Amino acid sequence: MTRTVLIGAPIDSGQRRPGCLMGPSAYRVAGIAQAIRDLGHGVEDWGDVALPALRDVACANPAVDQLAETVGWTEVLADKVEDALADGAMPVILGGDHSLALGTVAGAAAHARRAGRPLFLLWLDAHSDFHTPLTTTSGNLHGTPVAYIAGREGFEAFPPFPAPIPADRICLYGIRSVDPAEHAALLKHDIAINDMRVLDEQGIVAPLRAFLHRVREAGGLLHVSLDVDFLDPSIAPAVGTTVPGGTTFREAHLVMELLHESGLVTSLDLVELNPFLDERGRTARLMVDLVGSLMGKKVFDRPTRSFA
Ligand code: 5AB
Ligand code: MN
Ligand code: MN
Ligand code: MN
Repeated sequence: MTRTVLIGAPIDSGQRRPGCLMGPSAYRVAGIAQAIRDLGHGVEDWGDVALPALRDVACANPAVDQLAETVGWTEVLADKVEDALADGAMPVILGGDHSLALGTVAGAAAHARRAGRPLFLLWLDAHSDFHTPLTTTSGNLHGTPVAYIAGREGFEAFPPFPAPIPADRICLYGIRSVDPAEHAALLKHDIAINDMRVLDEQGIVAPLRAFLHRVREAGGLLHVSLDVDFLDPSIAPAVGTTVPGGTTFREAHLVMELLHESGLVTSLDLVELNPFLDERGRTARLMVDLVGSLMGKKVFDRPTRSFA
């Protein structure tokens, strides 16, 4: 049994299309708490975080949008996630756009440092989110969290990231949209980039198993950040940044089932759901179903069989 804590993050300062701030409500309406409880786990809903008073912050790139808001959310979420982990619970963050991961992973990193354990990051996304505030051309800060987490420069307006995660503990999965500046920077880092080409060729299972093996060997904590656009837009339309060629229904469930079996996941973000773009709640319900698979839902409760 896992004690989960739901943390609502009604954030849409990381991009310009309004709607992600309704995400936490959509997940609650779609029954996320009951879905987790039905699997025998404990669930506490800590409600939604609130934006603190804004500080005066600046950035050399004039394109950057809503910097002060994003810095504020980062600070408040880092504290919440660290609190939940210190409390021995598994925080499940109901987003909100992906800029919220600037805070949630910072909180997980602060906890990992205190606990003396290495933190690993699995980034399930169509995008690499490896811009810094200085390289982004859209100015949308939801495209920056992996760079902050990896300790890149350009985040002076933000709290210093506690113990940046070394590149070899970061795994990008499902990638199929990378901007030129991100591409150039990624080539200089040793981050595992499992783009869709890799997953087409090797299958959805093998690269994930290899990464999970390394997490286990190192005795690591594992933060999973699930962007709705990891999924193919045909099954998950409620997202502002759709990219064709995403994971199928079964591939996504299989990823979640493997994560459950690993027993390694210590914190989880659900990001980029824009309920205003949804079709009768189907994307919200799919995300809740995926959380179910991550928390242990299966068709038959039996050991995996081999028919070889
Ligand atoms: B998401 C883009 N690279 O910087 C940019 O959805 C898209 O959190 C970022 O992965 C997508 O604006 C951010 C073009
Ligand atoms: Mn906005
Ligand atoms: Mn993302
Ligand atoms: Mn994305």
